[in-house]
Amino acid sequence: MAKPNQDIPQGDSDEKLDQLKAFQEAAGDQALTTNQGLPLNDDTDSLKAGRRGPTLLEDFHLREKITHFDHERIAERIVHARGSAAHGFFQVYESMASDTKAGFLQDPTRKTPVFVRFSTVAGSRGSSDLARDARGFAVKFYTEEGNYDLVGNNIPVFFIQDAIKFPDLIHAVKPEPNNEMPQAASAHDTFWDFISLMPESMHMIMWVMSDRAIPRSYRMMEGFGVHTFRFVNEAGRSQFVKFHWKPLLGVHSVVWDEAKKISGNDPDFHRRDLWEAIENGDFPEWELGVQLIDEADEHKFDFDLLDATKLIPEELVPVRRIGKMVLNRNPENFFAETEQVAFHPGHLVPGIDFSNDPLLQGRLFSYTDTQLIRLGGPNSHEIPINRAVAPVHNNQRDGHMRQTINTGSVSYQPNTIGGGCPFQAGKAMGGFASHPEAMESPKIRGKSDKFFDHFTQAALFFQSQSPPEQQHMVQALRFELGKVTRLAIRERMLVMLNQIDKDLASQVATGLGINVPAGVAGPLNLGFPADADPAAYQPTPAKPVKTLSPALSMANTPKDSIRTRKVAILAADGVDDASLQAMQQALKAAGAMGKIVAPHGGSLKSANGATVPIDHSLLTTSSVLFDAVFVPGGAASVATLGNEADARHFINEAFKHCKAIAAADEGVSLLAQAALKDVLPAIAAGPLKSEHGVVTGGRADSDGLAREFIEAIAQHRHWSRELKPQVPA
Ligand code: HDD
Repeated sequence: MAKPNQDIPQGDSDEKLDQLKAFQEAAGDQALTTNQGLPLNDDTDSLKAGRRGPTLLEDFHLREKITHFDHERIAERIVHARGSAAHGFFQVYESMASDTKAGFLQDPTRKTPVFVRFSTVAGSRGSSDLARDARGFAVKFYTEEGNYDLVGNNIPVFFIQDAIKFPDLIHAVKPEPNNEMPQAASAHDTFWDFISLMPESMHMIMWVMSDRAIPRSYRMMEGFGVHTFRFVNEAGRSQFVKFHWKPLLGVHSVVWDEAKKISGNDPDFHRRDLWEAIENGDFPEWELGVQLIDEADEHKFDFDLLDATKLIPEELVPVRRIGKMVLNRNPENFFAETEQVAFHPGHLVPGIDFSNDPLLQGRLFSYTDTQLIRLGGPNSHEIPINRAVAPVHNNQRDGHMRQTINTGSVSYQPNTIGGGCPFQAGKAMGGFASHPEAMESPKIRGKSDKFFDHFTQAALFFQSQSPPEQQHMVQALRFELGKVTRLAIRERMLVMLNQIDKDLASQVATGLGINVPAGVAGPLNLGFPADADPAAYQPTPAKPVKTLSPALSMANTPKDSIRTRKVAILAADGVDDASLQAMQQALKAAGAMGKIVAPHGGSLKSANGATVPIDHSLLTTSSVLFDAVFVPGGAASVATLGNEADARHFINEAFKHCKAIAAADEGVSLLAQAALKDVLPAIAAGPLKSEHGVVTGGRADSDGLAREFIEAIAQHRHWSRELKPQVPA
């Protein structure tokens, strides 16, 4: 019997009518109803006065349905509107009792459920995943002591030092208010106007101009709590802590030209990647890392631990990996879960506490406030995705959309009528108590002197990058500032960059076709009060970088696996069975996916007459959606592909984006017909060869070819190609 949601056959046959009947019978308890549960006979025509008459106001079904539809959208998040999420769990490796009493960090056998939402910051809910932007990395732990939210980003620092500047930052980066352009892009005048007046943003700007801002996948991003927090153990000992998420697949990014093209080809690229990985059982994994700092060492650093524009280099304080998070379940319903989830840095558990970071302190207000407007009232904690697994008892009552039916007459404390319940837990029962940090200071608006070193860590980041990464940053700045129409803004930015790295500034200036103006940044900063001494706001010059931080460069990420990578196999009728199968098997064994891309959809016939299903036609996909390309042998297949401009372009583009490319037998000639022969003259069919991530070989070498290709894919990208003349793509 047909089941609900199955396809009904096409046409008007008796078979169709039978199946329809069976289908309806099976649907049984799923008959269409109103929201009051009233079964409905007709959802096709509205109720009218006669067949051609006007619609009647009495049509309660029509009105209910349309009203609900009219209210289907809620305000999107003012920032981080575009996001994707998944369920999973977290497990600590060993008890952290000596450092924190947080319950979910005690028992290695306990799996704490999590819901994780990744996001871009600036774009609207429907914008492209591949915007140049920081990515949100928000984790909700449903612990037995209440929900704990670690609401971080994929970048360990932030643009501003104090929450009071957040509305300015976001107004500057969002589309300009007169014409609502550009969408999900920082490359416009208002953003760079603001940034060029905010020296404190320079460290974050280095990160955002790096390839970190265009990740290959959410699964291949680091995450950071950004602020300094506190761990507090049972004895009340407090230490400072920085949180890190380390992806087990390594940290990888795409290149900017590719990001722009992905935005057109598949704006859901990251969303799809996360969804498909989980559906395929390739569960994304991260290790949670902590950097712990003794309270006694609070002031031993050159920077202030309370300044969110600074990081603690891993080389100075190692990251200790304390547990693992696995995402293993996609949401059932995007709106109910991903859209309605409400994170809050103030959702804490005993054993974790705040620092006085002024950015964090402001966030503590903002997130409650935003949920009130976005989710429509004070009861958003009752929405299933936000509900604590720990029991909730308090005297809060009523309000918009209240779900709980509180019983009894008592909604106040203290009381005797309710037996004193809910009573105040007290420390002995694990009640939360804020860390009793000593404090006696004048009430002022200001910050400590160390906050004014805006350039040293920006320089540390830039100088710790590999040469290709540095070059990408130069290009990113040329692109972004090249889109700025006002010369004065571009010049102010060059002055800033010059204080980070002279070579960086001069290379960007060359690209912009202007000179680096003389002078130092600082008095340019208009962001000080009118009656203040500008000298008090003068940034301190960058200190020379004595020790680089290799951990900041993605060049040093693990590159030992091709698990979950997507490889395009370019093929047409007459493809060689042996080379196709050998490569497909080798890729599968290594955990990657080979996808057949052909001039048309459907299936193709191999040289031996086998039917090979096609995954994508050249029209419906693009090289930018893959990590690598393989061209199997087969004279007819290669001849057909050679006549397809899209096939040649596919290879050129993959080459331009420095991806691994392999070809077997006749397939090698397709590489030559694409423009690769101009830059790799040695390309020709023959014995196994591997040069700049382009691997070629004959059928006799198919094991070696696959091995070399897999090694080349594991490298992620072959940047040495960027030093060669560019192929047209
Ligand atoms: Fe924020 C959302 C991360 C500073 C105000 N923020 C939001 C999300 C992430 C972050 C990941 C999306 C959560 C989700 O997926 O629903 N925000 C950060 C980080 C910051 C930061 C890492 C600096 C270290 N944020 C920040 C400041 C303010 C806000 C300084 C305001 C003073 N953030 C918000 C917000 C949002 C938000 C307006 C929008 C939607 C939401 O909260 O739930 O309240």
